Amino acid sequence: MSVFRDDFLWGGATAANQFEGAWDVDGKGPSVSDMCTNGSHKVPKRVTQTIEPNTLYPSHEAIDFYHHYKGDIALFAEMGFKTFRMSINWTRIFPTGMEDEPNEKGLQFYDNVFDECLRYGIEPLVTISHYELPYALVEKYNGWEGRELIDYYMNYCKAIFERYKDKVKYWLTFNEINTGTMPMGAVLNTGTIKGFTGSLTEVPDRPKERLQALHNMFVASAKAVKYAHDNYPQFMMGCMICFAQSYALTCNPDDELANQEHMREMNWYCSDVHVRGAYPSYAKSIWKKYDFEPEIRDGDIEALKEGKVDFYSFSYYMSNCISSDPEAEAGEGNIIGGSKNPYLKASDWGWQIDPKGLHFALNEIYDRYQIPLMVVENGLGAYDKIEEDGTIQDDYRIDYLRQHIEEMKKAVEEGVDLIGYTPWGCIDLVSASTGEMAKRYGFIFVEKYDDGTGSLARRKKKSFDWYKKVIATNGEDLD
Ligand code: BGP
Repeated sequence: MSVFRDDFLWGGATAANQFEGAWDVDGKGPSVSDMCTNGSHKVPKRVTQTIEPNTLYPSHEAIDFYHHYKGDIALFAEMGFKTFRMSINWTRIFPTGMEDEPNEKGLQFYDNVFDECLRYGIEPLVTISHYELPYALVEKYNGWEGRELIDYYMNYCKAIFERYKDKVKYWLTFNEINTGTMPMGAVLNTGTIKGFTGSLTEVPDRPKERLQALHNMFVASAKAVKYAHDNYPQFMMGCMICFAQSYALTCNPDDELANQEHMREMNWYCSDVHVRGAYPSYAKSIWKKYDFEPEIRDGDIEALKEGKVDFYSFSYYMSNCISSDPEAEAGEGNIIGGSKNPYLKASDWGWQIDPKGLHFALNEIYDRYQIPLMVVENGLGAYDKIEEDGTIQDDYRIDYLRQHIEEMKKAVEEGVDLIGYTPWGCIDLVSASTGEMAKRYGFIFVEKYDDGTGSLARRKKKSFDWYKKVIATNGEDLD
């Protein structure tokens, strides 16, 4: 018998800006992601304030899900998906974020996508904002630093909640909100890059702006959750955290304390607010470190209290180590940094692979919050090769996923209430950190390459049939 619940939500995850394409079709406006060029593991992508000629912007066509959704969803159904995580592209609905009325053609597109999912019994799991902030809001308000964005976000939520109330039950308010605690989170997440042109490594580090932006996002999320609870009691509202498990590099108490401080700021600060409805006691020490207190207006504290999420979802790819020694050898990966772990191997992009870290993280998170958990991103970004016979033998991906599912099982056996698993990039898509196509995660290969060429044809990788079997046996058969 399976250790996973009978109604376990197996599926896959995507984000609109990384796979829809059709960036300016049917009234859609530009989002921050649409202003990002491509890059690679070694060459950082750039943000530009205007669209530069003769420059590749990978989100503009991406894998063109916009015109391929029927075939793609049929492939997800063939794998047996119970759920499909996707995001709504804010600028398809409100092109600048500031319109009074939503764009009907944008709304219609997601009606079509949801209908197609539901036809196969696939439950949509929708991220409301996944690195798709309207660029006009960056230019006018410095992104989420502007308090005005709370109302614009609420207009957007009201429009999509009402329109899709009979089609969507599971919602995530912000993707990886806690990346806003890190310098690079200013680009895709908080959008606090008004007037900035340059590469991702040159983004100015302005923690005060990011902390204010995060406060505004917490209030926006809480208001959306409360509004949903009041008006659509069938909705399940979740938060979404980039969970970057870290360990103390050594058992030196200084390393332990440094790691605790890091874990609080990186992993717990945002979810403590989302789940408990209040700032944690250590928030003040974080604010002090940056010599800043976010402006908290009348009513904000009550709003946070009234908008606690129903479940906690997170991405998990890797772990790292934290040292009190500034000379410790740095690791790579995500946007987190940290030190190298001598016990772990890394992916081609330097992300340290650590399935046991997922087990550890699930226990830690559940011990802390005691609400249902969902792993909504996990996977291996790798170079895939089409063999002469046309197959793609991605055994490395199968190994990675198998080991992570085995660790999830152990956590469930220890009592964690895990309700779903949606591996990242179930179909190949554009990388968020580098803008590449070469960094592939999918069960489905897409013929699209880094120079912008490719037929966009889809083919199943070896992992496609493997994952189909995993789902069919509710995670029992992982061979
Ligand atoms: C998460 C994001 C995703 C996704 C994933 C993989 O941080 O929520 O959007 O892209 O990471 O990262 P990357 O694409 O950089 O390999």
